[in-house]
Amino acid sequence: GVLVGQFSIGGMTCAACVNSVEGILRDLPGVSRAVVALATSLGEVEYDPTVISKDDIVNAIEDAGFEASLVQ
Ligand code: 9UX
Repeated sequence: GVLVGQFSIGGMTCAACVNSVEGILRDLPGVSRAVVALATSLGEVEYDPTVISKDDIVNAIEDAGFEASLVQ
């Protein structure tokens, strides 16, 4: 089944950053839903843990030039 991970995302300063991070997340194999909020710097990602890990998701955000850490 799918899990939901919450990630703290640093370095987003405008709405286009949010769209960019959401696009990156939604393009990842195993990710079925991604919602990112600028005001809270939080991203909620629904993913299949048999396809992608939380660390993979953190790394994908960081590869795009943002900071990311796992909240839960
Ligand atoms: Mo906005 Mo974000 O002009 O990487 S797109 S700051």
